[in-house]
Amino acid sequence: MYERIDQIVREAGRIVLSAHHISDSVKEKTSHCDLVTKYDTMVQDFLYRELLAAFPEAGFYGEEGDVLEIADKRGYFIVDPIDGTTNFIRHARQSSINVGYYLDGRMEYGAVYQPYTDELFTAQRGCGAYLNGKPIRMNNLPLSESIVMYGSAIYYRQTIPLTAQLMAELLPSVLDFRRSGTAGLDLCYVAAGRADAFFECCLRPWDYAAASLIIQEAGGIVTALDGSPLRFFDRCSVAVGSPQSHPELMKLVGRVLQQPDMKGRLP
Ligand code: 2AM
Ligand code: CA
Repeated sequence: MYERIDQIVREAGRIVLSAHHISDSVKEKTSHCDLVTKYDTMVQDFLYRELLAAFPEAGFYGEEGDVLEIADKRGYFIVDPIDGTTNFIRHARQSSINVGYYLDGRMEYGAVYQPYTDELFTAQRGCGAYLNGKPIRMNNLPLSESIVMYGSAIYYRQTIPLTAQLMAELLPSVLDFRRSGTAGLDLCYVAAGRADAFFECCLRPWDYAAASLIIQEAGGIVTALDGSPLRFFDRCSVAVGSPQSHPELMKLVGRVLQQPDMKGRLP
């Protein structure tokens, strides 16, 4: 039943690959570091049409134009048509199409597609996580042996001192950091064992909804940075680790969040 979602995100990837003169259509959204192109809108329009044709009962919650059609729906899609828009504009070939299906209060299906490498990460609740149909599993390493991916939440400026403080306190305790600019792919890379943990102080549901299920189905733990469950209606911080590293990460983050200047900075 969910195979149709996989086909649709792969088809959407063709729009991303065919993009040209991208910089001609760049517009600022909330600020100079929050950008959109005509391709973001084109991909979302395509996903809206195809997903709702395949699942007529479903609602839709998408980044572009803040399309929010979820009233009275048991299930709805949470969609980022192009995650990593700044990478897309710079031709960095590190962006994804994120489609999550939220059903009866929790994530039921997630698909994250990297069109430039033709990598499709998927998970259905209770059925494991997959990369192009092959099972993937997270590494279960302690924090000291973990490669930690992170995002800087630059568009949500109250978190900047907290991000800086977390980096300063974490770096001596981990193997190393990585920063790619595409939260959905970061989470999938952790799920696939290419890295081991992740944090960002503020994201929006379409950045992490699909990939959060992929993490869980790959054996990982995902919460907000204060340890509370992720929110799928509102902005939220994100912390990912293995059964070994997530409690260690929570302990370290908890200490930072107690510092006087760090209070009240999370969304
Ligand atoms: P985007 O490219 O779809 O906007 C990088 O730190 C991550 O943050 C990317 O996944 C990026 O997604 C996301 N991001 C960019 N602007 C954002 C905003 N205003 N709010 C939340 N997330 C944002
Ligand atoms: Ca986006």
